[in-house]
Amino acid sequence: MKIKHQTLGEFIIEKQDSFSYSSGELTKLLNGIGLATKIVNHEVNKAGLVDLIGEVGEINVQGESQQKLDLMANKTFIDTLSKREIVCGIASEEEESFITINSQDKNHQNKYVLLIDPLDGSSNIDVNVSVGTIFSIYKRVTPVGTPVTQEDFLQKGRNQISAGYIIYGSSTMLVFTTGNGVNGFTLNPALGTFYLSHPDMKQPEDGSIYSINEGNCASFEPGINEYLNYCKSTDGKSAYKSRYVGSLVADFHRNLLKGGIYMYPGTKTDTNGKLRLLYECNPIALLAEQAGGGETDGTGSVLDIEPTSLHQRVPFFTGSKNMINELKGFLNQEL
Ligand code: AHM
Ligand code: MG
Repeated sequence: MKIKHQTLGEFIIEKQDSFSYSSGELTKLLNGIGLATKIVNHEVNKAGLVDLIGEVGEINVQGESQQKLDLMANKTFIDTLSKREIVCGIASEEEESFITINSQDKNHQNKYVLLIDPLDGSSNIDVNVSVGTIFSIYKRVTPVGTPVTQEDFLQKGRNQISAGYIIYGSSTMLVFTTGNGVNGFTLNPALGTFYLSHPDMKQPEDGSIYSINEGNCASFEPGINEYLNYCKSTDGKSAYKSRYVGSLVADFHRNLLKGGIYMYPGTKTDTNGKLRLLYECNPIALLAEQAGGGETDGTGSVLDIEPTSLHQRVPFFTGSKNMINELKGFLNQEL
């Protein structure tokens, strides 16, 4: 019988058999992420309050507060997951190199590694605008029973076992895929429980929203500016709407629900753009693909890039399939 108002825990147990390499380990990992999310959510909510009090009291804690929250989110995810010994390694935007879990334990029996951006869009914390967490899970490629190596983390996005994000918005949602579609869960803050609120999410094939930091347009390549002019012209299908939060998770989430395109291209000075391949672009690209949307780095799928370093950046475009195809035409990319 299908349970109405299914909880995250119930959903994960029900789907466990369909997970790749099912052994209960991924179940524990996803539950661990759910738990860490609730702790971070609580802190993020309080931060808004602290900022408010800070302003009233004329104490400027904004820069420091933001930094504390980045570190707090990082520590929460690492502590929660490493203490439960459900991953063998973690790479984070906040850590220069990867962390080996259980390095004292010669067994190293866990087979998954986690890559995470613990608090994405954190410059928006100061102003009470949505932020997020993005994560990506791979099966290690080196043998179980040995310490993890960089090779376990530098895998193509196509190898992801699971990927997802948390949006700390007007409500807190966890959206993830294990390779069988995308499902969204909303946190009931009174009960501290995630409920399946958005089953089998699909991105509309068409959309009318474009999201980009247009302030950088003087240094975009011509194809991007031609596409932006097309979005604004009335001879296109319709004049598109511009919406840009400046938190990838929030911009992607809106475009996933409503239809739209998100773009962070390279610029003259930063030819690879700003976003990180391993814990920002790859997980979002897998979610887009699983929801029927599109993604590209301007030449091909980001999921096919062979990573060369943990914090590598790539230009990134993702959104409604037909909008991505339109963009590819402007970039002379084959469909
Ligand atoms: P961060 O990981 O340091 O927060 O940077 C990533 C964020 C994305 O969430 C967002 O889309 C982008 O940076 C915004 O950058 P910009 O301010 O250059 O438009
Ligand atoms: Mg980030």
